[in-house]
Amino acid sequence: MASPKTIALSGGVGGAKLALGLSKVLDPAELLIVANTGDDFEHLGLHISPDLDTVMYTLAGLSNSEVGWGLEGETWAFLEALERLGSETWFRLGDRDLATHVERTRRLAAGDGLGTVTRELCSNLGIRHPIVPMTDDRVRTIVHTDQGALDFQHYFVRDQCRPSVTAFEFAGIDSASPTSAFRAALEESARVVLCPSNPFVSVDPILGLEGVEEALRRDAVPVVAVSPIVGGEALKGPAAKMMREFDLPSTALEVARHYKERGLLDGFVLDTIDENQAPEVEALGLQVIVTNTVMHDLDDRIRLAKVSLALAEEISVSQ
Ligand code: FO1
Repeated sequence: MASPKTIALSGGVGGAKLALGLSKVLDPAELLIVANTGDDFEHLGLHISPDLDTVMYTLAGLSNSEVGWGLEGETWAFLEALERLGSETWFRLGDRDLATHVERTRRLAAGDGLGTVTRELCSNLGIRHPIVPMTDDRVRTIVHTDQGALDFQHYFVRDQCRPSVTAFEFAGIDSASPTSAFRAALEESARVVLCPSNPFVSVDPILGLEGVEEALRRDAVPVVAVSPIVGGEALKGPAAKMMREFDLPSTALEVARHYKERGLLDGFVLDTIDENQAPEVEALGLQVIVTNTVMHDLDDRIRLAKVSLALAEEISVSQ
């Protein structure tokens, strides 16, 4: 009998690594990867979905292993030509990557939903495991900072996360619904893995969609998170910086608390370097596994995927 479906909630680079590991140990029917689309934006007339593309390229074995986003072996003739024309080049669109954005934009303009377009892009790239956007609706993360309200990619890429964050807003979230595959998987007795992605801007937009938090609070749905904070720092991105700007300790424990205080978490995967936080994480009422969470290669991704699934299994047996 197939195991219950695992839903992996993912942002970009770190989440995609674990999603790849999960795809190596679960059959396509046993896994649904849900990517954040709060980072999406319209740029140069194109619809860009950075987290979806990072997950898609990673599972297709095409991602740029050095930076984690974009394509391996990319060329930049388009960007150079754009620069000559005096246009905006702060968001680096490679020549091959550009094809994805052009095709997605064309299909959306023709009336297809983001979920449908993603399914076909993935199928044409030979990806067997389902990757879905969190919603077909428009949700945009706005970062409120000491320099005013910024669209996410302006904050993240153009301004290199330099402004100090005061709050986040997910514009459009109140009228957005989860994609049908996401909603259906939540209704089954699924397990949920919160990938090691930024809790505030990668996972929270997904959790903020109608019905998601309620589904995760059900006893029948074990939820485990892999800490994106290791040794007080995020392996990638501004999560730790954001925590300090909110006057929160930038610790794995604080990430566990962030989810647990809303009743959304049952288990937590903590890095060995943070082993001393295990008793406090357990005191929150969570089951904890301490292991090496830094994913350098495919074996690390597969091992961490197995550890996360084993923790979810242990929780479902004990519930
Ligand atoms: N991240 C950068 O730091 N600089 C870039 O120029 C950049 C371009 C880019 C193009 C396409 C794409 O799908 C992603 C891209 N990213 C870039 C990554 C990205 O926007 C962020 O990593 C995510 O939004 C955060 O998860």
